[in-house]
Amino acid sequence: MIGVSTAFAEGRLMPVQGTSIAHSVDSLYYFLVIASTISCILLIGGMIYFAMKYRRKSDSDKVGTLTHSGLLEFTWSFVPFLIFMFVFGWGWYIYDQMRHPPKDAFEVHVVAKQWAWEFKYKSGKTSSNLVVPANTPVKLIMSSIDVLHSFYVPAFRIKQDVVPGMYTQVWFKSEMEGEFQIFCTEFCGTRHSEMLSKVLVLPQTEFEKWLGTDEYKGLSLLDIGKKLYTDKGCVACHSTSGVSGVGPSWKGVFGTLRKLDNGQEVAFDENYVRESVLTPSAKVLAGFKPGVMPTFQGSLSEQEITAIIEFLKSLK
Ligand code: HEC
Ligand SMILES: [Cu+2]
Repeated sequence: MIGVSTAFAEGRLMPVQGTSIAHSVDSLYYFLVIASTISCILLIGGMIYFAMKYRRKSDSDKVGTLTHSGLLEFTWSFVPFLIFMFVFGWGWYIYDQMRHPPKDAFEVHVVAKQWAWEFKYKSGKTSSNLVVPANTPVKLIMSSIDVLHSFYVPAFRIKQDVVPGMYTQVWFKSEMEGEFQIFCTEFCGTRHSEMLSKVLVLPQTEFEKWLGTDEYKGLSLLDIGKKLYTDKGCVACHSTSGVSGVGPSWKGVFGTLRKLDNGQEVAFDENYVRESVLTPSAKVLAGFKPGVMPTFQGSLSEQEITAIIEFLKSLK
Protein backbone atom coordinates (compact mmCIF):
# COMPACT_ATOMS: atom_id res chain seq x y z
CA MET A 1 0.00 0.00 0.00
CA ILE A 2 1.32 3.35 -0.96
CA GLY A 3 -0.14 5.85 1.45
CA VAL A 4 1.22 8.73 3.42
CA SER A 5 2.09 6.59 6.44
CA THR A 6 4.12 4.17 4.32
CA ALA A 7 5.96 7.12 2.82
CA PHE A 8 7.15 8.06 6.29
CA ALA A 9 8.01 4.46 7.07
CA GLU A 10 10.14 4.33 3.95
CA GLY A 11 11.87 7.57 4.85
CA ARG A 12 10.16 9.67 2.22
CA LEU A 13 8.42 12.92 3.01
CA MET A 14 5.67 12.38 0.46
CA PRO A 15 3.98 9.41 -1.19
CA VAL A 16 5.68 8.11 -4.36
CA GLN A 17 5.17 10.25 -7.43
CA GLY A 18 3.16 8.05 -9.74
CA THR A 19 2.25 10.70 -12.31
CA SER A 20 3.95 13.65 -13.97
CA ILE A 21 1.50 16.00 -12.28
CA ALA A 22 2.69 14.63 -8.93
CA HIS A 23 6.13 16.15 -9.64
CA SER A 24 4.58 19.53 -10.49
CA VAL A 25 2.32 19.53 -7.43
CA ASP A 26 5.20 18.59 -5.13
CA SER A 27 7.48 21.29 -6.58
CA LEU A 28 4.86 23.95 -5.95
CA TYR A 29 4.24 22.56 -2.49
CA TYR A 30 7.96 22.57 -1.60
CA PHE A 31 8.29 26.11 -2.94
CA LEU A 32 5.44 27.23 -0.67
CA VAL A 33 6.94 25.49 2.34
CA ILE A 34 10.39 27.00 1.74
CA ALA A 35 9.06 30.48 0.92
CA SER A 36 6.87 30.41 4.04
CA THR A 37 9.76 29.25 6.19
CA ILE A 38 12.02 32.06 4.92
CA SER A 39 9.27 34.67 5.42
CA CYS A 40 8.58 33.35 8.88
CA ILE A 41 12.26 33.55 9.85
CA LEU A 42 12.59 37.07 8.42
CA LEU A 43 9.42 38.31 10.08
CA ILE A 44 9.62 36.71 13.49
CA GLY A 45 13.42 36.99 13.53
CA GLY A 46 13.23 40.68 12.58
CA MET A 47 10.61 41.32 15.19
CA ILE A 48 12.66 39.70 17.94
CA TYR A 49 15.82 41.48 16.77
CA PHE A 50 14.19 44.92 16.77
CA ALA A 51 12.44 44.30 20.05
CA MET A 52 15.79 43.59 21.65
CA LYS A 53 17.76 46.31 19.91
CA TYR A 54 15.32 49.13 20.49
CA ARG A 55 13.86 48.06 23.78
CA ARG A 56 13.42 50.78 26.38
CA LYS A 57 16.44 50.40 28.57
CA SER A 58 15.74 52.96 31.27
CA ASP A 59 13.09 55.41 32.31
CA SER A 60 15.07 58.23 30.79
CA ASP A 61 14.86 56.63 27.34
CA LYS A 62 12.70 58.84 25.23
CA VAL A 63 10.18 57.37 22.90
CA GLY A 64 11.71 58.27 19.55
CA THR A 65 9.77 60.03 16.87
CA LEU A 66 8.26 57.53 14.45
CA THR A 67 9.00 58.38 10.87
CA HIS A 68 7.81 56.73 7.75
CA SER A 69 9.57 55.56 4.60
CA GLY A 70 7.47 55.40 1.47
CA LEU A 71 10.06 53.37 -0.42
CA LEU A 72 10.37 50.81 2.36
CA GLU A 73 6.62 50.36 2.65
CA PHE A 74 6.24 50.04 -1.07
CA THR A 75 8.99 47.42 -1.24
CA TRP A 76 7.66 45.22 1.52
CA SER A 77 4.24 45.25 -0.11
CA PHE A 78 5.36 44.89 -3.70
CA VAL A 79 7.84 42.06 -3.24
CA PRO A 80 5.29 39.78 -1.50
CA PHE A 81 2.79 40.77 -4.20
CA LEU A 82 5.19 39.55 -6.88
CA ILE A 83 5.74 36.30 -5.00
CA PHE A 84 2.00 35.78 -4.61
CA MET A 85 1.37 36.44 -8.28
CA PHE A 86 4.14 34.00 -9.16
CA VAL A 87 2.57 31.30 -6.96
CA PHE A 88 -0.86 32.08 -8.41
CA GLY A 89 0.40 31.78 -12.00
CA TRP A 90 2.28 28.59 -11.24
CA GLY A 91 -0.73 27.07 -9.44
CA TRP A 92 -3.03 28.09 -12.26
CA TYR A 93 -0.77 26.43 -14.79
CA ILE A 94 -0.79 23.12 -12.88
CA TYR A 95 -4.50 23.31 -12.12
CA ASP A 96 -5.27 23.94 -15.77
CA GLN A 97 -3.33 20.80 -16.71
CA MET A 98 -5.20 18.79 -14.09
CA ARG A 99 -8.59 20.01 -15.27
CA HIS A 100 -8.16 19.33 -18.96
CA PRO A 101 -7.71 15.72 -20.00
CA PRO A 102 -6.13 15.11 -23.41
CA LYS A 103 -8.73 14.42 -26.11
CA ASP A 104 -7.56 10.86 -26.66
CA ALA A 105 -7.70 9.90 -22.98
CA PHE A 106 -8.86 6.38 -22.17
CA GLU A 107 -12.21 6.64 -20.41
CA VAL A 108 -13.37 4.65 -17.42
CA HIS A 109 -16.68 5.13 -15.63
CA VAL A 110 -16.58 5.18 -11.86
CA VAL A 111 -19.53 4.47 -9.63
CA ALA A 112 -19.16 5.31 -5.96
CA LYS A 113 -21.49 3.90 -3.36
CA GLN A 114 -21.57 3.20 0.32
CA TRP A 115 -18.94 1.70 0.67
CA ALA A 116 -17.18 0.63 -2.47
CA TRP A 117 -15.83 1.79 -5.80
CA GLU A 118 -16.84 0.18 -9.04
CA PHE A 119 -15.01 0.76 -12.32
CA LYS A 120 -16.82 0.19 -15.60
CA TYR A 121 -15.06 -0.16 -18.92
CA LYS A 122 -16.58 0.47 -22.33
CA SER A 123 -16.15 -3.20 -23.15
CA GLY A 124 -18.74 -3.94 -20.47
CA LYS A 125 -16.18 -5.22 -18.02
CA THR A 126 -16.54 -4.09 -14.43
CA SER A 127 -13.89 -4.26 -11.78
CA SER A 128 -13.52 -3.39 -8.13
CA ASN A 129 -9.98 -2.18 -8.76
CA LEU A 130 -9.06 0.46 -11.29
CA VAL A 131 -6.88 -1.35 -13.81
CA VAL A 132 -5.18 0.98 -16.31
CA PRO A 133 -2.37 0.92 -18.86
CA ALA A 134 0.89 2.71 -17.99
CA ASN A 135 1.89 5.96 -19.71
CA THR A 136 -1.61 6.48 -21.10
CA PRO A 137 -3.88 9.37 -20.15
CA VAL A 138 -6.90 7.98 -18.30
CA LYS A 139 -10.05 9.99 -17.74
CA LEU A 140 -12.47 8.98 -15.00
CA ILE A 141 -16.12 9.91 -15.35
CA MET A 142 -17.52 9.61 -11.88
CA SER A 143 -20.86 9.58 -10.18
CA SER A 144 -22.33 8.42 -6.90
CA ILE A 145 -25.51 6.44 -6.39
CA ASP A 146 -26.03 7.61 -2.82
CA VAL A 147 -24.10 10.27 -0.90
CA LEU A 148 -21.05 12.46 -1.50
CA HIS A 149 -17.78 10.59 -1.89
CA SER A 150 -14.38 11.76 -2.97
CA PHE A 151 -11.88 9.93 -5.14
CA TYR A 152 -8.31 10.24 -3.94
CA VAL A 153 -5.07 8.62 -5.07
CA PRO A 154 -2.25 10.11 -2.97
CA ALA A 155 0.48 8.73 -5.24
CA PHE A 156 -1.10 10.47 -8.22
CA ARG A 157 -1.87 13.73 -6.34
CA ILE A 158 -5.40 13.73 -7.68
CA LYS A 159 -8.57 14.20 -5.69
CA GLN A 160 -12.08 14.86 -6.89
CA ASP A 161 -15.51 14.89 -5.27
CA VAL A 162 -17.95 12.27 -6.53
CA VAL A 163 -21.46 13.63 -6.33
CA PRO A 164 -24.88 11.99 -6.65
CA GLY A 165 -26.96 13.28 -9.55
CA MET A 166 -24.09 14.59 -11.65
CA TYR A 167 -20.82 13.59 -13.27
CA THR A 168 -17.46 14.87 -12.20
CA GLN A 169 -14.21 13.97 -13.84
CA VAL A 170 -10.54 13.68 -13.14
CA TRP A 171 -7.65 12.41 -15.22
CA PHE A 172 -4.11 11.18 -14.76
CA LYS A 173 -1.29 9.61 -16.65
CA SER A 174 0.52 7.08 -14.59
CA GLU A 175 4.22 6.92 -15.27
CA MET A 176 4.86 4.04 -12.96
CA GLU A 177 3.66 0.47 -13.06
CA GLY A 178 2.41 -0.96 -9.82
CA GLU A 179 -0.27 -0.82 -7.22
CA PHE A 180 -1.56 2.42 -5.72
CA GLN A 181 -4.08 2.99 -2.95
CA ILE A 182 -7.42 4.68 -3.60
CA PHE A 183 -9.16 6.37 -0.68
CA CYS A 184 -12.55 7.96 -0.23
CA THR A 185 -11.83 11.36 1.30
CA GLU A 186 -15.36 12.56 1.94
CA PHE A 187 -16.91 11.16 5.10
CA CYS A 188 -19.74 9.04 3.73
CA GLY A 189 -21.06 6.98 6.63
CA THR A 190 -20.15 4.22 9.05
CA ARG A 191 -17.74 2.32 6.85
CA HIS A 192 -16.23 5.28 5.06
CA SER A 193 -12.75 4.22 6.09
CA GLU A 194 -13.21 0.83 4.48
CA MET A 195 -14.03 2.33 1.11
CA LEU A 196 -10.73 1.21 -0.33
CA SER A 197 -9.67 0.09 -3.78
CA LYS A 198 -6.44 -0.02 -5.74
CA VAL A 199 -5.19 1.39 -8.98
CA LEU A 200 -3.30 -1.33 -10.83
CA VAL A 201 -1.07 0.11 -13.52
CA LEU A 202 -0.09 -2.53 -16.09
CA PRO A 203 2.08 -2.46 -19.20
CA GLN A 204 -0.05 -1.75 -22.29
CA THR A 205 -0.02 -5.32 -23.62
CA GLU A 206 -0.91 -6.82 -20.26
CA PHE A 207 -3.67 -4.31 -19.83
CA GLU A 208 -5.15 -5.19 -23.20
CA LYS A 209 -5.05 -8.82 -22.26
CA TRP A 210 -6.82 -8.04 -19.00
CA LEU A 211 -9.45 -5.94 -20.72
CA GLY A 212 -9.97 -8.38 -23.54
CA THR A 213 -10.54 -11.40 -21.43
CA ASP A 214 -14.05 -11.49 -20.18
CA GLU A 215 -13.51 -14.23 -17.68
CA TYR A 216 -17.28 -14.71 -17.33
CA LYS A 217 -18.11 -14.71 -21.01
CA GLY A 218 -21.04 -17.01 -21.74
CA LEU A 219 -21.43 -18.02 -18.10
CA SER A 220 -24.71 -17.75 -16.23
CA LEU A 221 -24.78 -16.00 -12.86
CA LEU A 222 -25.03 -19.39 -11.22
CA ASP A 223 -21.91 -20.64 -13.03
CA ILE A 224 -20.03 -17.47 -12.11
CA GLY A 225 -21.03 -17.97 -8.49
CA LYS A 226 -19.86 -21.56 -8.57
CA LYS A 227 -16.53 -20.45 -10.04
CA LEU A 228 -16.07 -17.71 -7.44
CA TYR A 229 -16.85 -20.14 -4.64
CA THR A 230 -13.59 -21.94 -5.43
CA ASP A 231 -11.57 -19.10 -7.01
CA LYS A 232 -12.11 -16.72 -4.08
CA GLY A 233 -11.50 -19.40 -1.50
CA CYS A 234 -14.95 -19.54 0.12
CA VAL A 235 -14.61 -23.30 -0.33
CA ALA A 236 -11.89 -23.41 2.31
CA CYS A 237 -14.33 -22.51 5.08
CA HIS A 238 -17.82 -23.09 3.69
CA SER A 239 -18.89 -26.52 2.50
CA THR A 240 -21.89 -27.28 0.32
CA SER A 241 -22.40 -30.67 1.91
CA GLY A 242 -24.18 -29.63 5.10
CA VAL A 243 -21.14 -30.24 7.29
CA SER A 244 -19.76 -27.11 8.89
CA GLY A 245 -16.05 -26.43 8.83
CA VAL A 246 -14.33 -23.21 9.86
CA GLY A 247 -17.48 -21.49 8.65
CA PRO A 248 -21.09 -22.66 8.37
CA SER A 249 -22.11 -24.95 5.53
CA TRP A 250 -24.09 -23.35 2.75
CA LYS A 251 -26.37 -26.28 2.09
CA GLY A 252 -30.04 -25.32 2.32
CA VAL A 253 -29.41 -22.09 4.23
CA PHE A 254 -30.82 -19.53 1.81
CA GLY A 255 -34.23 -18.28 2.90
CA THR A 256 -33.91 -19.69 6.43
CA LEU A 257 -33.64 -17.79 9.71
CA ARG A 258 -30.16 -17.60 11.20
CA LYS A 259 -29.41 -17.26 14.87
CA LEU A 260 -26.71 -14.73 15.64
CA ASP A 261 -24.28 -14.75 18.53
CA ASN A 262 -26.17 -11.87 20.14
CA GLY A 263 -29.37 -13.93 20.23
CA GLN A 264 -31.08 -12.12 17.37
CA GLU A 265 -32.54 -13.90 14.39
CA VAL A 266 -32.04 -12.64 10.87
CA ALA A 267 -33.29 -13.82 7.52
CA PHE A 268 -30.61 -15.36 5.31
CA ASP A 269 -31.51 -13.28 2.27
CA GLU A 270 -29.71 -11.30 -0.44
CA ASN A 271 -28.82 -8.37 1.82
CA TYR A 272 -27.58 -10.67 4.54
CA VAL A 273 -25.20 -12.33 2.10
CA ARG A 274 -24.01 -9.01 0.72
CA GLU A 275 -23.34 -7.71 4.20
CA SER A 276 -21.66 -10.94 5.32
CA VAL A 277 -19.29 -10.76 2.37
CA LEU A 278 -18.44 -7.06 2.66
CA THR A 279 -18.42 -6.74 6.45
CA PRO A 280 -18.38 -10.21 8.00
CA SER A 281 -18.19 -8.81 11.51
CA ALA A 282 -21.51 -6.95 11.22
CA LYS A 283 -23.55 -10.06 12.03
CA VAL A 284 -21.87 -13.14 13.44
CA LEU A 285 -23.55 -16.50 13.33
CA ALA A 286 -24.07 -18.16 16.72
CA GLY A 287 -21.41 -20.76 17.42
CA PHE A 288 -18.81 -19.16 15.18
CA LYS A 289 -15.93 -16.88 15.94
CA PRO A 290 -15.98 -13.31 14.65
CA GLY A 291 -12.96 -12.06 12.76
CA VAL A 292 -12.27 -15.39 11.07
CA MET A 293 -13.92 -14.59 7.77
CA PRO A 294 -11.98 -11.98 5.81
CA THR A 295 -13.82 -9.12 4.16
CA PHE A 296 -14.18 -9.28 0.40
CA GLN A 297 -14.69 -5.56 0.14
CA GLY A 298 -12.87 -4.42 -2.97
CA SER A 299 -12.22 -7.89 -4.29
CA LEU A 300 -15.76 -8.83 -5.30
CA SER A 301 -17.78 -6.61 -7.64
CA GLU A 302 -21.53 -6.18 -7.26
CA GLN A 303 -22.04 -8.56 -10.15
CA GLU A 304 -19.88 -11.16 -8.46
CA ILE A 305 -21.75 -10.85 -5.17
CA THR A 306 -24.99 -11.30 -7.09
CA ALA A 307 -23.53 -14.42 -8.66
CA ILE A 308 -22.57 -15.83 -5.27
CA ILE A 309 -26.11 -15.18 -4.05
CA GLU A 310 -27.48 -17.16 -6.99
CA PHE A 311 -25.09 -19.97 -6.20
CA LEU A 312 -26.21 -19.98 -2.55
CA LYS A 313 -29.85 -20.12 -3.64
CA SER A 314 -29.12 -23.17 -5.77
CA LEU A 315 -27.80 -25.16 -2.82
CA LYS A 316 -31.03 -26.72 -1.67
C1 HEC B 1 -11.28 -18.16 6.54
C2 HEC B 1 -12.57 -18.76 6.50
C3 HEC B 1 -13.66 -18.14 5.63
C4 HEC B 1 -13.60 -17.82 4.29
C5 HEC B 1 -12.43 -17.92 3.34
C6 HEC B 1 -14.91 -17.34 3.94
N1 HEC B 1 -15.72 -17.35 5.04
FE1 HEC B 1 -17.67 -16.78 5.09
N2 HEC B 1 -17.72 -17.18 7.11
C7 HEC B 1 -16.68 -17.69 7.86
C8 HEC B 1 -17.10 -17.80 9.24
C9 HEC B 1 -16.23 -18.33 10.40
C10 HEC B 1 -18.44 -17.37 9.30
C11 HEC B 1 -19.34 -17.32 10.53
C12 HEC B 1 -19.03 -16.13 11.38
C13 HEC B 1 -19.55 -14.85 10.79
O1 HEC B 1 -20.75 -14.77 10.51
O2 HEC B 1 -18.73 -13.96 10.60
C14 HEC B 1 -18.79 -16.97 7.94
C15 HEC B 1 -20.04 -16.50 7.56
C16 HEC B 1 -20.43 -16.24 6.27
C17 HEC B 1 -21.77 -15.92 5.88
C18 HEC B 1 -22.97 -15.83 6.80
C19 HEC B 1 -23.29 -17.29 6.96
C20 HEC B 1 -24.49 -17.77 7.71
O3 HEC B 1 -24.67 -19.00 7.59
O4 HEC B 1 -25.20 -17.03 8.36
C21 HEC B 1 -21.76 -15.76 4.50
C22 HEC B 1 -22.93 -15.43 3.61
C23 HEC B 1 -20.40 -15.98 4.07
N3 HEC B 1 -19.62 -16.29 5.16
C24 HEC B 1 -19.99 -15.89 2.75
C25 HEC B 1 -18.70 -16.11 2.32
C26 HEC B 1 -18.27 -15.99 0.94
C27 HEC B 1 -19.17 -15.61 -0.22
C28 HEC B 1 -16.96 -16.29 0.92
C29 HEC B 1 -16.01 -16.30 -0.28
C30 HEC B 1 -16.08 -15.16 -1.18
C31 HEC B 1 -16.55 -16.59 2.29
N4 HEC B 1 -17.62 -16.48 3.09
C32 HEC B 1 -15.25 -16.94 2.65
C33 HEC B 1 -15.43 -18.04 7.38
C34 HEC B 1 -14.99 -17.84 6.08
CU1 LIG C 1 -17.18 7.32 0.34
